[in-house]
Amino acid sequence: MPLDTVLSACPHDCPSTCALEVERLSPERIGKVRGGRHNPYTAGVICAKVARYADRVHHPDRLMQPLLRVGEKGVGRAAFRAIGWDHALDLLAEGLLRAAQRHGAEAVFPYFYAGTMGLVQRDGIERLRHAMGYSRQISTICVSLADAGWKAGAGIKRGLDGREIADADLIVMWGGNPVSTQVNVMTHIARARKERGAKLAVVDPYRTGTAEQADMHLMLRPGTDGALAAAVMHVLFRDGFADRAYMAKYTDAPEELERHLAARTPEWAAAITGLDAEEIGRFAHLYGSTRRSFLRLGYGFTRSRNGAANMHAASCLPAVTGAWQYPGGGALYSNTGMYRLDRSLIEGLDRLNPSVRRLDQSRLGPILTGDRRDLGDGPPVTALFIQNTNPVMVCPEHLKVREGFSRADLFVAVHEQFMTETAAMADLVLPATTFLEHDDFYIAGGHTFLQVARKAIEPVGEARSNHDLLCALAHRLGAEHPGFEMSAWEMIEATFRASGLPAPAIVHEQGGLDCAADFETRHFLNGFGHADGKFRFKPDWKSIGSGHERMPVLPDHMPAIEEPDAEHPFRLVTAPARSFLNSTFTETAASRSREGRPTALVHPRDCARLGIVAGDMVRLSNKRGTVLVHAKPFEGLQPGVLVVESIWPNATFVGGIGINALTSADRGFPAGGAVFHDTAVALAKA
Ligand SMILES: Nc1nc2c(c(=O)[nH]1)N[C@H]1C(S)=C(S)[C@@H](COP(=O)(O)OP(=O)(O)OC[C@H]3O[C@@H](n4cnc5c(=O)[nH]c(N)nc54)[C@H](O)[C@@H]3O)O[C@H]1N2
Ligand SMILES: Nc1nc2c(c(=O)[nH]1)N[C@H]1C(S)=C(S)[C@@H](COP(=O)(O)OP(=O)(O)OC[C@H]3O[C@@H](n4cnc5c(=O)[nH]c(N)nc54)[C@H](O)[C@@H]3O)O[C@H]1N2
Ligand code: SF4
Ligand SMILES: [Mo]
Repeated sequence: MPLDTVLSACPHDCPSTCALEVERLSPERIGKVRGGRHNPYTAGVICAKVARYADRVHHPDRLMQPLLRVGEKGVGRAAFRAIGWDHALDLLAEGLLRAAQRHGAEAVFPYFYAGTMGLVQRDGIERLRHAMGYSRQISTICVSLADAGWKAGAGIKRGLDGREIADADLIVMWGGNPVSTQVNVMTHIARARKERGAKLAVVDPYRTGTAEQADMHLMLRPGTDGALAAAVMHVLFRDGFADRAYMAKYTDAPEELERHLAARTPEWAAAITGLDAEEIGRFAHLYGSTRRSFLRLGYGFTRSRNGAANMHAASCLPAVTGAWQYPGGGALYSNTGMYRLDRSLIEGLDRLNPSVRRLDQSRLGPILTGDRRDLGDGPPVTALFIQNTNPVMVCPEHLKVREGFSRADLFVAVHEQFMTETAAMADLVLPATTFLEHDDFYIAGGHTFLQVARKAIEPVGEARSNHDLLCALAHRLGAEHPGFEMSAWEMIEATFRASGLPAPAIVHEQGGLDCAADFETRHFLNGFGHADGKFRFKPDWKSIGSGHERMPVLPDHMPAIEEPDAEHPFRLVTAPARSFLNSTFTETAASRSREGRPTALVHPRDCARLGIVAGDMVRLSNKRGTVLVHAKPFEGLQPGVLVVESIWPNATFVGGIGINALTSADRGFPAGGAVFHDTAVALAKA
């Protein structure tokens, strides 16, 4: 019998940010985790990974004590010896102080991402960084390209309410795979289909679980979405689906757009995308003839060098048809820009010194191997303090990352829940709590609720929260800031107060606060996010990033991707695996067995040509590295395209070299951003 059930929120890096009901079996133990029924977006549904969360919280491999490495790097738990927290904190402070004394504060790089999305526990590391003058991080591993492309048109990172999917007659899932990555989108699509007979169209290079359920699947070559969007708009103008009155009122340059698109015919796009012209025309007619068209824009199609241009091009569609005027009509990329939050206390923004150098997190490999393009004329990075991320698995140019972590002169401390591949390379590993063991609050990309989650069980072993660790470390380093003197709960209270929000205890008790804007606002009927209130077909790329010269003036195919050549004739996509969440859940047996083993999906025609049969080991290679995986013939992609669902630990690959040995740390245009699905490779039977 459970003691009780507490309301919580899923902390993982997923646009769904599900409301949760968590059974407590005792003050130390959780039981079942269910989708919150009180939240109309979650509507009682969560993914299988989190429903099994007890497996992860109470996993026998959870880190219980601080660990000091006494053996070789990369070995794992056996190379470490347990030490007390006081000793660990002394060693951590010493490591950081020593690096700063020798080379200056910029030699220290606090490195983080979104292992938890709770704002106190995730972003508190920024406060330490700013208070100490440590190197700043440009957080490019996930949203940079998508943000740049969306804001270029709409001007602000918000859009339709996710619940409006149920009001639509056509849902277009463009470059995302919600069956795997945000299951709730499917709940609302199912409602629209049942109640309104809505259609689903999917734009994705391979037949994903989402594409399997679609009425129409546009299975294009990766990195060519700009061409598809331009041709669709060509047809919208040509065949009378453009809403000229809407455009005159709400957009910047409709006539110029129409002239520009005259040459962007379906035949032109067919040659670039590998789709057929007739199929593009059919999709354009379906889109153009549906007023209530909900365009759900994912991240996947932006993870290319031209990803911002692709996002911008796709986001132009509802501005041409005027779909924004109707219920369920318009687009949603993410709503995180909708929440008005004062983040200065959490992030220590009062202490930010803009002259401190910034390092691009996706370029950790080049940074650690001394690339001057990243380091500038500043010092090398000689100390890394890592929370909330597993770069040895998830960063591109893995071989450089590995070389960097192997440096004898680099001090590495990792605060983690598990002995990840990154933790195994550290000098010092500190045990971290999970979201059930600390307080925090959450905003969401896919819906409109602000949620507060309280500690539900006691920390496992000697685990400490990110916030508590940062406060203890700050005291040893002499870092001063009011945020280091408060509990996580007091941080939430102060942040809510400064943001004009109700008290967090109330928000928690009522199961979240719906921050949805009214219809006019979320449909941009009182103006888009730019000063003139207009959607921009012709973005001011210059204001967005230094790579602006390469950007197309109007929506177009931007020829900046890693094109196949004679030596590397395949395009590789490393899409997310359903049972993992980035690097997380690779430690749980159920997720592992569901995923099987690292596998390359290869078109049967390519298999036949190269003499590959199901289960063969194949070699994928390019100038960055070579990776061995098992092949699976799969006709749900174009010949010349490969998909390896990710992210498997390196150690699960033959030879110990994982998929990110192939991906590039090149910066996407115009403002950076990782390009995980933009990789040319050679394929051969191993
Ligand atoms: N090939 C390829 N690579 C990719 C991608 C891809 O599609 N293909 N996707 C990329 C994307 S979009 C992203 S966002 C990155 C994400 O990659 P990561 O940042 O590694 O993502 P996660 O697996 O979400 O979280 C990392 C770690 O945070 C830890 N963690 C969770 N909560 C806490 C906490 O409260 N405290 C501490 N100290 N640790 C905690 C978890 O145990 C986990 O090991 O990967 C990128 N890498
Ligand atoms: N199960 C699971 N859930 C996850 C994650 C996970 O790893 N596993 N990761 C989480 C994180 S950090 C994020 S950011 C989100 C990401 O979730 P999504 O928005 O779904 O984005 P991606 O994961 O990058 O890729 C999704 C789809 O984009 C497709 N794609 C790749 N290249 C192109 C292209 O050029 N054009 C088009 N049209 N499509 C393309 C891929 O084939 C894939 O099916 O999911 C989160 N949820
Ligand atoms: S769908 Fe996403 S937010 Fe919901 S429980 Fe699963 S990982 Fe968490
Ligand atoms: Mo992400």
